[in-house]
Parts: sequence; structure tokens; C-alpha cells
Amino acid sequence: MKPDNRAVAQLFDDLGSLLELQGESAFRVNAYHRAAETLRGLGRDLSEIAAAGELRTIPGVGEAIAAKIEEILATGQLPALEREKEKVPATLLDLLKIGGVGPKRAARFWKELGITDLPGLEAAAKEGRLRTMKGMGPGVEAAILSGMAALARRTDRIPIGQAWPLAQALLTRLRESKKVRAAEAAGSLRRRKETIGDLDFLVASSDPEAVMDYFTADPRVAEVIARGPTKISVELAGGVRAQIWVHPPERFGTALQYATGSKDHNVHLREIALKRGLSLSEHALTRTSGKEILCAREEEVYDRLGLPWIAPELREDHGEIEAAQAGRLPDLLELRQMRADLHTHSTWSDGHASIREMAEAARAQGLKVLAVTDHSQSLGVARGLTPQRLREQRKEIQRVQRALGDAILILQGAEVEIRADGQIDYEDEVLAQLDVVIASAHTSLRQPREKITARLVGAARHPGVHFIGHPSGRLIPEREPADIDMEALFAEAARHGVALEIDSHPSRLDLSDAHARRAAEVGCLLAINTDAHSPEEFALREYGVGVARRAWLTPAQVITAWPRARLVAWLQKRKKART
Ligand code: DGT
Ligand code: CA
Ligand code: ZN
Repeated sequence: MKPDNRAVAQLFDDLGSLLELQGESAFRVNAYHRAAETLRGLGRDLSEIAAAGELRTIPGVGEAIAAKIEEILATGQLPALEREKEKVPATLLDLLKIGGVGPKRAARFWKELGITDLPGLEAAAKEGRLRTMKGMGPGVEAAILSGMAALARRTDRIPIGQAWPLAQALLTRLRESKKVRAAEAAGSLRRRKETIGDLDFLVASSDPEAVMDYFTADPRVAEVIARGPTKISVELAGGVRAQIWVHPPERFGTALQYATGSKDHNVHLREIALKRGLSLSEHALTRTSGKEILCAREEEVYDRLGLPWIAPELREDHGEIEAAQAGRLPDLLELRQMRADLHTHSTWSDGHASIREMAEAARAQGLKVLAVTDHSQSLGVARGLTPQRLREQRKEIQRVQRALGDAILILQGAEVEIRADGQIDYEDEVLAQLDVVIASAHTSLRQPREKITARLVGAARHPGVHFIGHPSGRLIPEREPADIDMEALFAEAARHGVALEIDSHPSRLDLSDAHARRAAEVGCLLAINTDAHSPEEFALREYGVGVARRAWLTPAQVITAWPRARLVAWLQKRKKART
């Protein structure tokens, strides 16, 4: 099997870090880390891109890196990395995972004390040997031990579904302080990544000490890890890390821009600033004369660089700066534009609320169209519906529709199983009775690539299907996506006018941002749904919209953002095409 994009990216990251440990120039080191980051964000398989001879068209991939990617795809190995591993113990890379240990320190531990791995470092810190090194003392040893304990506790990255509500609660409390003029989420939270490494907050205040004291008094803060004049890092109960940056209100714009990142976006912006004779930092834009330009608002930072403001979700250096320069930023979808939810469940299958309760909740959320899409017969665990029960359900939907009037249109749909053999779980006559048909796979997701791809491609070709539900089948964090040739699926969906879902549930977010962007690029329509099993879950569409914005989607590309009449016409047209 060919290595996937993530595996290739990891090899470049490792190569960059090993070079960094040997004091290699930042220029070369960063080239590898940036390449890794770019590869992770691609919506297409590298083997595909390589086969099409298009590696060089990936931004940031030059001749040398393209050649290395080809070597990896051909052999599964990166010879340059193997050579570096002979010079540096590869276990030294583990040291870099500890907060406060960068490549320079790790290299010194290795060269001066012969430490090559985490257990070696732990022993040295406990025995007080680190303090024998120049510039280090007992404080460094304690910080390293606490960093190692946190590393052991940390369950990697936090799903946004957990991080976002926690962040909102912390922000609410911060905003209650009289010393706080403004408080915003920054970092990957503000960029709405699907998982969050640590929480970043930015506060505008002229009294940073008071704000930091106030924050550490929050009962959710377990431990202070580091405290400086403008920044404090803490560990929250449960092991999540958070940091707060405090800057005076007149510098809030530059600070928020910096703390929002991403790092790659910031690096690129700084290059643009330099070309204009300005240096950009978290504190200000500074002219070569030393004169500072203060920006209270983020818009001013971009404006000084000759750019329109760029939405945080786009700030990954995935082409947004070039698009801004060319005046071609997408007119991004917004939450308030969402009008329909076409994937929801009721007590007829595995949902927890009646159709009426679900419809009332959807109406209260401002939705104009709701499709009730319970599971189909073969999904026994979810109490899937037989054709007979579907007919009974239709009557109930009609009753609820009459009771609620026409503020919201209630459609009857079904989430129809794509069975392990590729068969669609209802006969064509049954499908023809439904207003909306979602085809999803819930079982046999570990089939070999060809088999599972054929299942999904077959569903996309089926004239009775409106869209494919949660296409990759992943669950964050516990289940990897199925091994699907997404490019083949997108091509087929685009050809047949079948839409693809962005399932908003934070444990799914499926399609992912990168895949949704690629799907739209090749002409697919997307449908953002909640997959709600209870009334509260309609609020989850905020996460789906976050994915869509990270995927550069406009309202025109998202059928659930279309006006009701247009959506209904589209649903009916597909239905007609199959009879
Ligand atoms: P995460 O926490 O791993 O989900 O990702 P971020 O993007 O929140 O990154 P984090 O927490 O390491 O840093 C927060 C922000 O700080 C980041 O988005 C941009 C800024 N930042 C961090 N390190 C650097 C850096 O070396 N250079 C620049 N220009 N910005 C940085
Ligand atoms: Ca962060
Ligand atoms: Zn479902």
C-alpha cells in the first residue's frame, strides 16, 4: 500500500526536526516543516497528484521536495531521513514534544550529557544533572518534569466539540472582569480546526497582571505552567492546556492577528510586510525608522499590508494570501445563511425525540426545511424502518406539518444503508416515494480500498440518491476514515449531480475541510447537516459551517443554504430523473 499524505508529511517533519537538532539552517528546516503542513492540508492523494505529474503545482513544493515525495511513494522510505537517523538518535525527537524543550536544548542534552530519549531525560532531571549545564538550574529541571507529566497525561489533540464549549465558558468569565476590555478566542480555536492542540485567548487590557491573576483564580485552572509579562500558560483540570495573551487595547489588532495564526499564515504575512519596509510582530507593525504603527483592530493590520481582512478559517497559507492579493477571496458561507437540515433522526429509528419535537426545535433555530431521515431496514441496531413503517411515518409527518403550518417544510427522507455488497437498502419503488434519499455506509468500513470505493461510487451513480452521508465514515478520535479513493468518488458525484455531506457532528466532521474543498473544486455540491438525534443537536451545525468555511465554500455550493424553493426544485428534479 502506498503511504498516505499524513505518513509522507510525518517523514518530512522528522527530517526537518533531525536537521534542526544538528543546527542546520532555519531556512532548510522550515522548508521541510512547511512542506509537511501543506501535504497534510491537501484534499487529494499524493499518489494521484504524482501520477498526474502535478506534484510541482502544490504550493511550496519545489523540485527537491517533489523528488523526495516520488522516492517515498516508490519505496515507502525517505533516504535523506534514513541518513540523518544514522547521525542522530531518532528517539531524540520525542524530547521535542515536551513544552519548553526545543531543538537547541534537546541537542545540548544529547551532546553535553549523552541523553538520547525521554527516560534518559527524566532520570537526569530527577538526579539534578541538568543543572550542571551552563544557563540551567533547578527551575528548568522542575519545568521539564512537569512538562513530561503533562505529556503522559495528554490525550493528544482535543476535538473541537469539546474545546469550543469549554473556551466559551472561560471567555464568558473573562469578559465579566472590569479589567478586560475585550476577550477573544485565538489560535486554532478561532480558525475552527477540527482538533485543537491548546486553547489560545487574547485579552485587551491595560492591566495584564490583574487579568492574569483573575484568570488563574478560575476554578477550572489546575496549574500555572509559565507566566511572563504578556502571556500566561496554564493547565486546566482534565489536562487541557490554555494560554492567555494580554495586550493593551490600542495594540489588540496586531496581537489578535498574531495569536490567531496559523504560524504559516503569519510567516507569509511577515514576508509581505518586509517587502513594504515594515516588520510585523505581535506588538505592532514597525517601520525601518523604528516608528511603530499601532493597530487596535485586525482589519488595520491587513489594510497596512494592502490586503482585505481574511477570515480566520482561511488562515493556513493554503492560497488565501494570494487570493486576497488578487481580490479573489471567496464569499464565505455564514451560519445565518443556513436554511435546511436534511439529515436528522427521530424515535422512529435511533433518535431520542418525536418528529414534532424535532420540527419545533428546527423551526426555533430558524430553519425553513427539515428532512426526517431515519435509518433503513437492514440497520437493525438503529431500529431501521421497513417500507411498511415508512408509510406509517409519512402519515405522522403530514399530521405534524398540518399542526405547525408552513413556517417550516417537513420532508420525509431516509438514511439508506449502502450494504456491504454495495446494494442500496430499499427497492427503487420505495426510494421513489421519499423526498430525500441519503446513502450512507455504517458497516464493513474496513473493506479494502477497491471494494469500499466501489460501494460509494455505486451509490453516487444511483439515480435515487440525493447525497452521500458522512462519506469517509471516520469518528474523531477513535476511528480512522475508510480507505476510499475520494478523487474517484468526487468525480462520480460531480458527474451525476449527487451532493456530498458535511456531517456537522463534532465526532464526524465528515467530509473534512480538505476533502470538502477538493470536492467543491471538482464541481460537487455539498450539504451541511447535523445528523441530529435530539433537539439540542441542531446547534451543532455551527461546526459543519466551520468546516465549510475552512473549505472555502460559498452559499451557492451548499444546498442546505439555498432558498427553500430552489432546494425543493433540486430535490424534485433528481427524483424525476430516476422515474
Ligand atoms: P494548536 O494549538 O496546535 O491547535 O495550533 P495553534 O495554531 O493554536 O498554534 P499554537 O497554539 O502553537 O500557537 C498559537 C498561535 O501563535 C499560532 O496560531 C500562531 C502563533 N505562533 C506560534 N508560534 C509561532 C511562530 O513561531 N511564529 C509565528 N509567526 N507565529 C507563531
Ligand atoms: Ca493553540
Ligand atoms: Zn444519520
